[in-house]
Amino acid sequence: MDQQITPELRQWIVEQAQAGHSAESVLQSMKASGWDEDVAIDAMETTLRGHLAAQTAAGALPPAVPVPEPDVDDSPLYLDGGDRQVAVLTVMAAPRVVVFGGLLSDEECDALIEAARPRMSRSLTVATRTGGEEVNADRTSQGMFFQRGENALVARIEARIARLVNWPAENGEGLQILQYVPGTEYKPHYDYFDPKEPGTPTILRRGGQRVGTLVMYLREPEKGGGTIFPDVHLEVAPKRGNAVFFSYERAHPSTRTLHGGAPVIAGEKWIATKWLREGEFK
Ligand code: PD2
Ligand code: ZN
Repeated sequence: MDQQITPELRQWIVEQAQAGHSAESVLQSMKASGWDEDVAIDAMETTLRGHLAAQTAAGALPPAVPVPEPDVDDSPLYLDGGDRQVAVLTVMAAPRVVVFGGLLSDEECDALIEAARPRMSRSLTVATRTGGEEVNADRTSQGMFFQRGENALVARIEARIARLVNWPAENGEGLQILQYVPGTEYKPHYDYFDPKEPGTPTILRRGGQRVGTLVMYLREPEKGGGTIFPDVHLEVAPKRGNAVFFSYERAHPSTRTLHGGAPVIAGEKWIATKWLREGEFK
């Protein structure tokens, strides 16, 4: 068959995306009608990137999507995490930020650290072209990922998070554990994948965009290490057992979810991060 990427095909790809069909399902349709997988992926990537560039030039925002959201409308002091009552300490609307108290017990924090410790390796986070995403290159910056549901402790915490933020556990990435030593930081960045980056369509095939983040503090430093939101001059203290949740309904700075981990000044900071996707993360 002729594998030419015609204007009609481009238009069809854009229409599929606008109708809310996932990249994966569009790819399957194209393969089913005889397109070679590599040609189809290339056609989708170039078409959607071009479309996005045109939209951005016209000043349009990417469409908003549903996001995880804790039930905080009636100002509860606590939320039911299923197996644990979790305090609601701070609520902000824009950006949507909720600070939780006692999301994890001290024992759970310690157990996560001890389970992670033997598997920690240098966190050579992919340096995206924006340069904003890596933890400062210090020899001792280390991290690891747990598989989703990998052990009873991880599964229990994931079920609690799912209930607190009303989002399926299946849409979560595996828990990431990160250790910061003095002098290390996480420079301000967005957690969503930049639609303008060429690699983003491939990343989105696994569950779509990230739409929410929960950073849980496992071990508190003596000084420094807060989670900062520079656009709104907010700093969340990295108190053990507490957590900061934030969501972003579109992959755009208008969400004001620029955030970072301030430099640790003394002591060690350990965190567990749960990133939440639009769909099932396989
Ligand atoms: O350690 C933090 O406070 C932090 C800051 C920014 C964590 C993340 N981002 C993250 O894990 O995405
Ligand atoms: Zn982040």
